[in-house]
Amino acid sequence: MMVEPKFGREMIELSGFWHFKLDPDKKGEEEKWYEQQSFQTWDKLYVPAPWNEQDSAYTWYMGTAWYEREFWLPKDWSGKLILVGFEGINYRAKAWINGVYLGEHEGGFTPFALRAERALKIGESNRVVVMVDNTLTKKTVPPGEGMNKTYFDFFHYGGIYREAYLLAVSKLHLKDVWIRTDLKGTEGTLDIDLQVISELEKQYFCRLNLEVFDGEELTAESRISFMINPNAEKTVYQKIVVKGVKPWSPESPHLYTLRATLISADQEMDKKETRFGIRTVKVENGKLLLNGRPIFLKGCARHEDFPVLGKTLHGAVLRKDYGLMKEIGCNSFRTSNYPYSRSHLDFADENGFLIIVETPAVGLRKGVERLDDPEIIGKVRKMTRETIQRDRNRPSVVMYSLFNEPDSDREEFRTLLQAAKEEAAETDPTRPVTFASCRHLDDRALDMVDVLCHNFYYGWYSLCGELEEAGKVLSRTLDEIHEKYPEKPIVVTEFGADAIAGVHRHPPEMWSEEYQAELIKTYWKVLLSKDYVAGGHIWNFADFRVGQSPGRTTLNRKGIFTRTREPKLSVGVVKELFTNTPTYR
Ligand code: BDP
Repeated sequence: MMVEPKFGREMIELSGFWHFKLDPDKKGEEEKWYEQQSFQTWDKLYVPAPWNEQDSAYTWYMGTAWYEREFWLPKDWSGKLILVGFEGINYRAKAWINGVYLGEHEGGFTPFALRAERALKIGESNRVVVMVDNTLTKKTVPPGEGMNKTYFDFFHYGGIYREAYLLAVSKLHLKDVWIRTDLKGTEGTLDIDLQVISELEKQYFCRLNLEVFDGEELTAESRISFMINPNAEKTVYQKIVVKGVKPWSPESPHLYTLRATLISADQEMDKKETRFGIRTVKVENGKLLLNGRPIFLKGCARHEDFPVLGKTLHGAVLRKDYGLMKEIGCNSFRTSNYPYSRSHLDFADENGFLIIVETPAVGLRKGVERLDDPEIIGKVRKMTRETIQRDRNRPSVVMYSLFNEPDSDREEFRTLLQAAKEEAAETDPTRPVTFASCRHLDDRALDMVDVLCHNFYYGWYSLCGELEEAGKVLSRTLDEIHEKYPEKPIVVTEFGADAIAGVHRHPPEMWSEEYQAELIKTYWKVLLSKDYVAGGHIWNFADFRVGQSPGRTTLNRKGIFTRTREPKLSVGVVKELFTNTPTYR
């Protein structure tokens, strides 16, 4: 799996078997396991994939564990800057190459890359060692106290579960390309920021060739020249107009590519291709607008979860999931409760899905003493920035959800939300921001967001078995929220009921497939009856693994599909409801 489509650079993927060893007493660092020469006594695990379901001995492990593997570095990588990159390690990681410490990262769902050339041996075999620690505390984000005491409702997998790779770039290279798009009639405007890095000892004159491709066809181009100082970083801005635009939309997810070529002293120093779409997203007069038209988000919130693979959704699983989502008429989902992999969102760009990207800030409630604790604020800021930076060029991303179900009825939450909002606005001011609230009328922060997202469980956690009453309370609550904030569209980001596949009851009863289907019908009718509602997401697409508790029968069973993607009764119902609900209202 590629880290970025057409990366255009030299890469070595580190997928495969790695040596693996648990370190429950945390002695590895002191005993310098990273300097060890033989790893023959260690176990072997496959990367990328969490450790939990690869061996029953590791399933419930929370703590420190070590990974090791060797790789060969080709001779022609000499003189380049080399990074070792990790797309996702849950939760904390430290890395060494050939015994040399490279750095660390905290946060289980965002990528990071560490500079490695000072540790590497070119044209030889090298050894990378990674220490991973998935210990949860009240100050991790998300927080928790144990595998069965997480403050969030999904299984706490550990390990290197997204791709790892080595990447070579020249000493003068493009670090990042950020494209904002606007559309007026058939004319598209691209505002492009290109971040150029030089680690050369002299000042250099550079040229950037920018070419916009529509498939194979060149549709616009531009050139910029500039000087870059020795050991400097420079952000170059350029505006490009594209005529006769084919806008990106769910029914026609048209993608363009920007090719940026960096030239100096008549030599091509770097080339980076970035995929984007031209479309607008706005909140106006209480509506969520895509390309100026009011849009209705219909879909199921998801999780990255599958037997054995755990949080690593293999390309084949993703392909199957998108096929199923399209078949039943979905046009949207939220990356509940953390950012999903790049490949997960590549499919969204290509298939016209409208995505609410959520940061890993879930579970900031109950056990967390102060939501405005500077340590929590710092971590939330960093994870918000890392989440948005990775996905801000994607046309599928229509909104950022900064939290899932925080204690937003606590006054201090406003301070935390303010910090996350600032970080989001600095990283990308072009998308509306929100968070998924479970506090509804008691929420003290709804005035601070652009779109109101609410998770409702009437008929499940309250009004048990009372679907008619649940529908009435839902309707009333939505109206009351709307009265308070008439200028903000509402998206119901979660509603659902557990159904154990194969359990049937007539008349419908909780835990049966019939009850889940009836609850979905009841909610959908209410949502469609409100013109201020801009969408509904069923909780959840598929059953998913969770910690052990009396409220869960080994899995969270709110999927309309089972964990292995077999349909429950609801699937037919949802297909009918969704295909009869137009994307534009
Ligand atoms: C919601 C949470 C979600 C849970 C769901 C449930 O946002 O993470 O999985 O409840 O209980 O409140 O199924």
